[in-house]
Amino acid sequence: MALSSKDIFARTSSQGADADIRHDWTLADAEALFSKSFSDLLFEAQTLHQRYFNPNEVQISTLLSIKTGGCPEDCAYCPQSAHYDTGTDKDALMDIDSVLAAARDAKEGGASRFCMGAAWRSPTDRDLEAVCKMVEGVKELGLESCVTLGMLREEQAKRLSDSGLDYYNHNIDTSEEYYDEIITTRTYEDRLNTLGNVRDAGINVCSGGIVGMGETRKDRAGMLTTLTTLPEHPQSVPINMLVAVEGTPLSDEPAIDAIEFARTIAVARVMMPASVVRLSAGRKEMTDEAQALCFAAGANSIFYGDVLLTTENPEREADLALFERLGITPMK
Ligand code: SAM
Ligand code: DTB
Ligand code: SF4
Repeated sequence: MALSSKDIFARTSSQGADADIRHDWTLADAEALFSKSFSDLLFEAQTLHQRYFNPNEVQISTLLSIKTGGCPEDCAYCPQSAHYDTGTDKDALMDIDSVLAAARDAKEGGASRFCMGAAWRSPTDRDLEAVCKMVEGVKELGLESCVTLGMLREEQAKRLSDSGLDYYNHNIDTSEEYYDEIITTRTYEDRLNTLGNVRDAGINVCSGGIVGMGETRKDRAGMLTTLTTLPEHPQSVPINMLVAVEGTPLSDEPAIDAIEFARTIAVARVMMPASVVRLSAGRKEMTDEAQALCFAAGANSIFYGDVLLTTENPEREADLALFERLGITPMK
């Protein structure tokens, strides 16, 4: 049965009624999925993908950095951290007219969701009011809205919910065990608390992580297990391939094997069958064939447009050509 992206929240809210939607996955279960032959794993992922979605449809989001650089956090992968010299400018929060002009352009380009990211540890209440106005404007254009602003307190999540926000992105990034190697300025528990505040406010959760930061397969399995043991599976699960940026501590990290990356997508699809799994950052560095493998493994969302937040993403024309070759159409 195919679901539109708007049906997913309703579907995953009634997760308890569906035997495929398990919250009792263990690390050993996840590792066993990773250990399957590639063909068996893809068959399992595709069977579930077909059951919950039209596998020929991909959800299209466009991303905009509304507040770039100078972030006080020390995330080892991030070009926007003030701890590293990456040549990223530090900008103020964009004005609402420029943000809505970009949203209009995204809509004309074919996006169904507009995602706004800010390089904050957490928003001030004043910043939050400005972002709520942006969310309202994006909604008026007939687009779904998503923001990623760092940690949120309970009342801040409620305020965003009142503005009509559809999704909040906050990634757990990696396994709890590997986390301290990557970020020291906020804890894994801080992240889970923010996700709880977002969920309790009735906003769809977008949460995933990054692959290729020097973690082990066990860490990748652990990250996915943590996502499945949340009270609800995140409605949206971005799987990013590390974009190794000069000046960050991970700049020399070797690229992860494309087949291992596709396996991670497939395991996410099997463990969270009703969630939209986004083939997120790192597509510019992938071949068309590697991306095709990820779609076949169950990825059904992308960021569309030639920049992510600060790094490059494929040109729109390249994505349209790839969709054409693969027989993919945008999810309504
Ligand atoms: N500052 C907010 C926060 O971290 O919660 C929001 C923006 S932050 C850039 C959003 C996510 O982008 C991070 O959690 C991380 O998963 C992803 N990301 C950042 N830099 C990346 C990189 N170089 N490669 C892949 N993913 C990256
Ligand atoms: C997510 O999981 N990936 C996006 C989005 N959520 C905000 C960000 C990717 C950022 C890649 C590095 C950059 O462009 O700065
Ligand atoms: Fe800041 Fe977010 Fe980058 Fe971490 S990932 S340094 S919190 S912008």
